[in-house]
Amino acid sequence: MLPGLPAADRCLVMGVVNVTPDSFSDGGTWLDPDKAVAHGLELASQGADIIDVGGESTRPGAERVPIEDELRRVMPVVTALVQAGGCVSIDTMRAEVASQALAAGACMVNDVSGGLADPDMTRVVAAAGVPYVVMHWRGHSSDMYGPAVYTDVVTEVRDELGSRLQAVIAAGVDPGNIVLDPGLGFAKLAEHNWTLLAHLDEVARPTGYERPFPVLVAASRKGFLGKLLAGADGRARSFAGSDDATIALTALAVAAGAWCVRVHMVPGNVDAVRVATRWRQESLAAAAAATDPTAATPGGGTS
Ligand code: PMM
Repeated sequence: MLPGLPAADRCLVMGVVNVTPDSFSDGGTWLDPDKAVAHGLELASQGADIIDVGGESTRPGAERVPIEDELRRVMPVVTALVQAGGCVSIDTMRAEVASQALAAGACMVNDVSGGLADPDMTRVVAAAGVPYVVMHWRGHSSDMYGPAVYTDVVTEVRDELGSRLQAVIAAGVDPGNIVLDPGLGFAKLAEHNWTLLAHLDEVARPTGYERPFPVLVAASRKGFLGKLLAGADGRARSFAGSDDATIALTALAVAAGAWCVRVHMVPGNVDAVRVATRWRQESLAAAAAATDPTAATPGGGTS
């Protein structure tokens, strides 16, 4: 369990509120602060454990937005959701934005750059003592696919996450507050995403670290799902048209041990988490019983 976050004996569900005009999957829909707050509350009422609020698009090709714009977008939304009792994660690469959001009551920092974009970020997170998502990242989205070159994507992502962990922990962040993220789509082609998803257990153990860290999986509506679901004419499925595929992926990620899934549509994903959690409990119990025949299984029935 991470401090300040809901206790759950299952994978957590993070609902996305992008307060941006141009995010690839829902850009513009929640730019109005009132609409963004209402959407965040709706996601929470549907079962999201955490609401992830972001004000800077990271879609491929995106340029940075000025910090004043990012603050203007996210702060009213973070403040209102916290006041309504929500557990808010701030999705930002900027220490100042994280700092202001934490002061307003955000409970977690989600940094897609893993501390690389802003040298002050780790200091802010360490001082706040909050959970911190460290994502695998190779550079800003203006050149998303130039650095998507790997000989062995799992080993290289593990090595690079290991280096980030060293730096983040050296800066004072409690290792018990760190969540890792393979960074699906960030300097990754579709084949890299699929390989990483099939090796989540290894992503959880970066080079130099024996014990597994919690892993966040953010596959929702990403282009590699749309590409997989392309029609006979070769056209990729729309972003919203990938929601059922996201639910399938959530179930698989939970069965593989994911700690949290970040999704745009909450309801089906909450159900998938519950089903896959039950499946995982049974699988783990069966594995334990195979090594110790006296161990009890949680189910033991057929109904
Ligand atoms: N992807 C996006 C935004 N924030 N945060 C984490 N931790 N991991 C991600 O993969 C991630 C993220 C971009 O997706 P969106 O524009 O649909 O929110």
